[in-house]
Amino acid sequence: MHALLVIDVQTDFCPGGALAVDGGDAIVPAINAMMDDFDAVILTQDWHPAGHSSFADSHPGKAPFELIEMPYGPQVLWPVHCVQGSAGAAFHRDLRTDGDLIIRKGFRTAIDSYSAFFENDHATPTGLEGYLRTRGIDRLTMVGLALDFCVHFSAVDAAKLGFDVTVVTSATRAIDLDGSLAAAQAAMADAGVTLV
Ligand code: VGL
Ligand code: ZN
Repeated sequence: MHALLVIDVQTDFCPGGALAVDGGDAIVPAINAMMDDFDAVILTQDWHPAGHSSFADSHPGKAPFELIEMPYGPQVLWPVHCVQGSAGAAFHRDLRTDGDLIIRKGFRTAIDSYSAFFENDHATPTGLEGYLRTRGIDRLTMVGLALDFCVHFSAVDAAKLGFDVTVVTSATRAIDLDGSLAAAQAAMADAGVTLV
């Protein structure tokens, strides 16, 4: 069984949003068109409480895109984005949302979650693995935002868990912060992810 995992195609990650990824909205038509070709479609939604620890605003004297050390490791600080229930946290208005499952992540104040499988301590599960296994899904195709953060960590975790993972890069866009795109491409290739 083969699922399409659509990562964080939300208003705040599209042009005009709080953490806009260049061309983030341009991938929506291609993703919508792909959905009918899979046994299952799963959407993820970045979903932070106000005052989340990944927001620069939560750290006096810190600015967006600075790196800090958290108890679970290094963490990039972001502009306030994808606050639970806000307009920016909604899916892009043109994205099809008639998929099978919407999984939310980053909902604990003290820890961020780039990956759809594990929070940023690389240990706390989101529950997605169990959902996929109990549905008999062993192949995953991933698209969405951002290629070098949430798509990257989701793809590497899925490959480590034994799923057959493909990332369709034309249906992704990257933030590209300090070489994060090249690092992500190398890490995905190392983990055995197929990039097309
Ligand atoms: C993401 C930064 C912060 C992503 C989410 O979806 O790639 N990036 N939160
Ligand atoms: Zn986030």
